[in-house]
Amino acid sequence: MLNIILFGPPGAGKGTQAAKLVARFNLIHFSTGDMLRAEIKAGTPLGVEAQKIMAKGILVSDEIVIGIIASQIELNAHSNGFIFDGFPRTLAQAVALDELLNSRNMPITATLALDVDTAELTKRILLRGKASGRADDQNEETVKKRVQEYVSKTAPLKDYYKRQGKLHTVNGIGSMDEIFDSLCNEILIIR
Ligand code: B4P
Repeated sequence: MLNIILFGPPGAGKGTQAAKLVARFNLIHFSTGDMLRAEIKAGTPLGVEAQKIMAKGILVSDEIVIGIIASQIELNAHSNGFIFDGFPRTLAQAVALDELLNSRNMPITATLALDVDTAELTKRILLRGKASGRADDQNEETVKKRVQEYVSKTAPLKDYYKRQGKLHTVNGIGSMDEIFDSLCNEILIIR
């Protein structure tokens, strides 16, 4: 089983690369951002709550996202492996994910961190906001807040995975195909 965490700041290319990796390695893609946007679109009570939080650029509660991921792991327990995109984003989420996977004897194989500077991230997100109309991509202040959330709550997870010997950093600047090749090379070395 191949269980990969695709790690990086907002706009680093996690969603872009996850779609390509899923196809190459026949994995199940879990994007908590996509799952939350689906709840918003469906107008569920969870979606109504999440929409207010995401519009501010802050993280949705650990309880909500851990609950979503736990039920998806349960439903897909017999797959080839998973790509976690945008999850975990806090220490509590990382610990919960380890507990969920280790109890099923299918631990994380590696965390692949995309390295991209803040100026490039902001440029990419605002550009996507113009094309997609995604509310949290259009306002520079919201984007700044999302990056701050990443720096204070998510970036420290690098140490968590480094201590486990599972952190691999990949340059996230370049063409999408170049970055995909670097990620595939890392996976082929690790597995
Ligand atoms: P996400 O949906 O995860 O948003 P994201 O981090 O911006 O996505 P991503 O990083 O995948 O974007 P990508 O690079 O693919 O989360 C949105 C919100 O949901 C969060 O702010 C939070 O509120 C909530 N949330 C989600 N998960 C959560 C969790 N676990 N806990 C709590 N809250 C949670 O794309 C960026 C753009 O760059 C695209 O337009 C793409 O085309 C472009 N791009 C990609 N690669 C490029 C390259 N190499 N060169 C140039 N452009 C590139």
